[in-house]
Amino acid sequence: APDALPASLSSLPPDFVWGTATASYQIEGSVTAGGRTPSIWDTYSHTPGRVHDGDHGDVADDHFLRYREDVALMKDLGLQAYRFSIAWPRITPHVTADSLGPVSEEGLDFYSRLLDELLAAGITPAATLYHWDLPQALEDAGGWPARATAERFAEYAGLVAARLGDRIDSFITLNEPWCSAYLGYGSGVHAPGRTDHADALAAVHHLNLAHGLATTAIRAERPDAQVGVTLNLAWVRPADADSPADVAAAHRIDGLQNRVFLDPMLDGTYPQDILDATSSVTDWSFVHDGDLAAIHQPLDFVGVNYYSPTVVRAYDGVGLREEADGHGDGAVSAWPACEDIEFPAQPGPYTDMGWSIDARGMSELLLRMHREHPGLDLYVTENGSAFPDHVQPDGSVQDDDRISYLRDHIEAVAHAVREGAPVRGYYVWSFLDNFEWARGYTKRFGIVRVNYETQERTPKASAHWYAGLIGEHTAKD
Ligand code: PNW
Repeated sequence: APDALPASLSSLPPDFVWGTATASYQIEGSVTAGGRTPSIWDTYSHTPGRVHDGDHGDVADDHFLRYREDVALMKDLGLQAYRFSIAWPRITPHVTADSLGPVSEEGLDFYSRLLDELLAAGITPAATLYHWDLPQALEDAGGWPARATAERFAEYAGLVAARLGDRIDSFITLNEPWCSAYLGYGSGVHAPGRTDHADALAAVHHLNLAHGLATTAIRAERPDAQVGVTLNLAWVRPADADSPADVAAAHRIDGLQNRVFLDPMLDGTYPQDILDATSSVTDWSFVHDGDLAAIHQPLDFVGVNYYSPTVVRAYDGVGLREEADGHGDGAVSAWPACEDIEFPAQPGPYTDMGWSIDARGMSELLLRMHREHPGLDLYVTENGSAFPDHVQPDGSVQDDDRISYLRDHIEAVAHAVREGAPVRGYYVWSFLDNFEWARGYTKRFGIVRVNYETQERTPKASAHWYAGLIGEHTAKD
């Protein structure tokens, strides 16, 4: 078995927060309850050929009906915090491009009961307002490439803060806008499955705008709440650090994945090199006067999601262009203006997603944020791994590979903290096995196993290990 606990936990402050994370469409099911209308993921997953095995979130983990049992299990394990997301189509099921429409009291009530349950269990909630389940009606009106989506999102965010904010101290506006924009509108391997690089870049801007406008709307209702955003930042390296072409390629991917979100949100600018590099794709005329000021709101924290490193190489046009970053499974690349860049295969070990495991990226990203944005609080809002389950004859689930992954990455967080990065907490992705988007139910990220026939929950060895780590760290206080 892997070593018990990281030796270096003591460098983490006593009030460091240990939690787990989930997202609405991946776990809730009950997709028509309380008048909920379809999201882009309902539509996408019910379109033949889009999701592995035709899987969809109609039932998922049945969390909508089993949330009490799930919170009780979190409490048993000693988890201190829970990052979940609110399904927009439950809250305003009749939103249009022009107006939010009527509020669903039944939709609000589900999250109200969930929050009460969490608080009664002593678990701190962190609410993500958008984890990819865009109301289908807004997609039909243009989706994220359209400005109205950002405007309606801000109104929805203000509404949630007004109606549920008395029990939410920590808001996350968006989860991984990179995925929404480039996988949703570029490669099309995520909902809504569109493949147009100009649309993907318009989506980038309107997601940034949505974040800024929502931050202002939340603060108007809850001036004391902590407001942040979750980004899947890439730890990008050139395949050959001595090759100027590889270094330039790495800089462009860094711009398209990291700086195109960080710069407007934290500095109020778009990176000029990215505006230039994408000028043949779009003229960026969707950026209106005042937008950058609206996006550039003071933030209480940035959430970093990290899974795997990114290595890039300049592509000379000879041979097949390698796309081992896993974003090229569609016919179209996720990356605008990157036909001259490839993603060479990386060394193992790999997770069940085929993602290369390298915990150094975790420290590097946190330390980069600390260097470039000193004083800005950081959370690891997702980190974890998919591995096949090994269910034992006695029903217990052994997942030593996941324990090793978590241990190494938590050690990397502790290392970054020792070097000065202000990391305040860490959320394992995920609490439960769940609907892993285009990969359906085949990929299991949970520290708790879900039997999809019976909906039975079984904490894996990693859940017990994580519970032990939390206990150990708390006992040191
Ligand atoms: C994140 N990629 O998704 C999400 O926030 C979770 O909902 C998801 O379950 C988890 O990571 C594991 O996949 C990603 O292709 C999906 O780079 C795809 C990518 C990155 C993150």
